[in-house]
Amino acid sequence: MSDIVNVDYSTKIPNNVNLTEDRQVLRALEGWHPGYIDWWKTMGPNGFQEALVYLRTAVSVDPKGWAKFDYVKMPDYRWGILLAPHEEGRTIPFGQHYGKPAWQEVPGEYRAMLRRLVVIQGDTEPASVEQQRHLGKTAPSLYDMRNVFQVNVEEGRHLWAMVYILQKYFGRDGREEAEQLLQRRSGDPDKPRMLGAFNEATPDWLSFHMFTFFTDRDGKMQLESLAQSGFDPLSRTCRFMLTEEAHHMFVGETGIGRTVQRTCEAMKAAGVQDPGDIDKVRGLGVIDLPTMQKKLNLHYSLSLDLFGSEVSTNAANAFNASLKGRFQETKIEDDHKLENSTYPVLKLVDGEIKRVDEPALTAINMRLRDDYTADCQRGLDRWNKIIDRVGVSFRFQLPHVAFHRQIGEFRDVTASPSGELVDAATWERQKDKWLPSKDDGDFIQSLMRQVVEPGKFASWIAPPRVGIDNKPGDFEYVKLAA
Ligand code: BYC
Repeated sequence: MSDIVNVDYSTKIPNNVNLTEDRQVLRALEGWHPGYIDWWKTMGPNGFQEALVYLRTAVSVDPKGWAKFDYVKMPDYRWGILLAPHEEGRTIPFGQHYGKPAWQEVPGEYRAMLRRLVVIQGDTEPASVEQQRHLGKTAPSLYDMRNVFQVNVEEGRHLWAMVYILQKYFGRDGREEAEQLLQRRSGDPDKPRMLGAFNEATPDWLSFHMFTFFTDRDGKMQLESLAQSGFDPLSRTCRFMLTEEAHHMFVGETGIGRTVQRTCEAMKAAGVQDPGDIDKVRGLGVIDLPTMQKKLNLHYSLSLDLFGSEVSTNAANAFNASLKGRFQETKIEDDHKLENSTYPVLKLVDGEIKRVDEPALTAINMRLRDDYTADCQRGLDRWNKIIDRVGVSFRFQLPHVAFHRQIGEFRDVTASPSGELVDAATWERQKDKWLPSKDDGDFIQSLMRQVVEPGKFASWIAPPRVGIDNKPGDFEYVKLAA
């Protein structure tokens, strides 16, 4: 009988899915393992493979036991297969198969659709590690360095989670897809990662924190919808991934919050009143708030693209097939089949942005994206409170959904952050005011200097309020190799 809570660390691949009795899958995973380690060593954190990092590893999947901290060299991290405990009698919570027992095997008619969802999800995980591989060299502190490495090893584990599903449930096709996941590369023109935002560079720490706030939050929304899946192994995998994902968003939100705080405090101390006096603010060795707003505009708009088209038959089919549900599906009070309901969608009608009622079934992406926007707004409210508290007059705002889009209704128009449609010439003239310019990038880069003395932080970011695992301020989160 498998132990569904405690993780078996006696095997090469830690797991709570009883791999020792599932020889075929164990062999497939062991066969995939060397290629993964090879990928990690060449595409994972550059220059830190020998460092000892204070990382958390799951020892069980119950709420108390899943975070155990210790020093580990990243290539020795125990990447494992961890599923949330099996729920006895779980039924399918939405779609055409609503109310029937959750599937333990892949329903034949949905095999291709399910595989596509798992592969897309899987592809994002190593992509983000590749995007972040140079950040250790400019970490503003050992605390922050440890955080990016924690995020990276867990994204690596999320790749394992998807590869397990592919290898256990999709036979030869699954093994081929698992191989491909190690072949594609973020930003490579010949073999790019599958989704747009995962081919963008993460050139500096402000981008990293924006990415973990905005793009990992898309990850949370997508995982929440897959956690509703009628295919029970996918649901259980995603439920456990979500516990890890929460820390990634914490890293993003507090990273931006600490940057905002440092900027406001430096302005206050130097008597700089006007947040728009960029030269003066930058002269203090901190990042001005308008530049942060531009980075926010960029990362939010790139992340909105990850939700797909507002009106999507793919999304409708996945919902109808009971494969991918809505955010907090079980808490929604409706028929969970969306046979007759509508949902308001912003669309481009005769050159104007209008709200149009669409069948709720085809507007699934839009609904998830709206839930995402509300979640993002709560984070912005907290950053704005920090600004208020220090007494600076500035507010962060989410740009309009028509701004800077490559996917969906607004991909062929140009719009300002407030949602005004503008012509191409105006866009060209204004875009450096709306999105980070080369000059902004150069300035941020000039601040990116590695700080490795325990307890010390770069000029542009405030220390965290509490340490990881409640460690004191001068704790050595990373022991660099001599
Ligand atoms: N880029 O009906 P449509 C995370 C394609 S992040 C490129 O509009 P659909 C993480 C689409 O494939 C979460 N192509 O959209 C975060 C389709 O092509 P085909 C990742 C795109 O299918 C940080 C066509 O356009 N997980 O975990 O309803 C760090 C029309 O598609 C894009 C998932 O995304 C794009 N942005 O929705 C680490 C979950 N958007 O099939 C990790 C799984 C659309 O016509 N994926 N296309 O050839 C899905 O649920 C959906 O496939 C999508 C797209 C939301 C991605």
